[in-house]
Amino acid sequence: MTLLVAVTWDPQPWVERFKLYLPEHPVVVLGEGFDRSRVRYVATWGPKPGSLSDLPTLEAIFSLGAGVDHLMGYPDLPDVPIVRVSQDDLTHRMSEYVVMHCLMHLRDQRRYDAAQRARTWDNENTPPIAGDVRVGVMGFGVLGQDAARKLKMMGFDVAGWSRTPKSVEGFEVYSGDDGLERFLARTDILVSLLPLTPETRGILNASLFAKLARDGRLGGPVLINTGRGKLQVEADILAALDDGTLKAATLDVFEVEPLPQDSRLWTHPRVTVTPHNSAVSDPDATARYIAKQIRRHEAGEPFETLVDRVRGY
Ligand code: NDP
Ligand code: OXD
Repeated sequence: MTLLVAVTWDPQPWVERFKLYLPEHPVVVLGEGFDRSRVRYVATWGPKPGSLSDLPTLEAIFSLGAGVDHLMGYPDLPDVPIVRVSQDDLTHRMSEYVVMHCLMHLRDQRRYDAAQRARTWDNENTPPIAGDVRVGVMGFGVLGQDAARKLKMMGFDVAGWSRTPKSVEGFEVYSGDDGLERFLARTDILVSLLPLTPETRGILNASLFAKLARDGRLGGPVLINTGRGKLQVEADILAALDDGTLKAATLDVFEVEPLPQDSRLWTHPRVTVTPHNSAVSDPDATARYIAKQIRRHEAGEPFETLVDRVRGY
């Protein structure tokens, strides 16, 4: 039985890795001729509408990334388990990104980049140390907790926010609507690692920014969004930067991707833009993870990272 690769980018690296790690399963590619009646698994990112229908022997759909919002809104999504990728390669990439950008804001690196370009010896400022800065990680799941642990190692004062109450050793974890205001009130750097769901869409907006701590050592709150672009209201981010509600922002994800040429975010002096690459899915590590899940399934064991369609993540 077959594994179907349905991606919007070059499928070849994926096909090679799946053949390597699942030699017993023929691998086919959407858009090339194949027998739909033999497809047992789909590995996909952003499948075209209609492309996953009419697969009568399908047993599971694997998202090629950690997020599954690209599947949740998909019309006629087959009623089979959806499994997301959660493996160390991706997790470590994300934590590297989060730690780097928290340190960049801590040390006001953008200011020194500008000073260097202007050949200015700007030696007036004594930045705080990490222990003086409170980071709030919104979305305290696999990625949020790994980033939090590494931020803590650097000395930051870190707390988390999740949908459901949880206890995670070493961290104060706030949850739900009740915990949100208290969480924001103690946050100088807000790191968003939330999934995009109907509940989280647009959550990074003017009203939320106004609730962030104003007594911190950075001279104003900072936003780092590396979850999903549609969590954020970009007009509100720009307005908050302009009126001082936010001091700075690092954005890896955008309402529309690629970020449109005319967006003011490209040129804003206090915005750092990266092209949704904080934690890319490495084909080798991802295919190994999916092969492991398929082996578990075929041995009668449950998938490790099953998506809950009602929650949406
Ligand atoms: P997890 O499912 O492990 O964690 C999600 C976290 O978000 C959980 O703590 C969950 O709460 C929380 N959450 C969900 N809904 C809400 C809500 N309404 N209110 C409060 N908290 C909520 O996911 P991962 O950590 O693996 O990934 C998180 C997201 O990161 C992905 O969905 C994806 O969008 C993004 N991502 C971005 C990448 C990039 O390159 N920019 C790369 C990879 C992922 P609870 O614990 O209670 O369930
Ligand atoms: C993911 C992503 O969800 O790369 O894995 O955005």
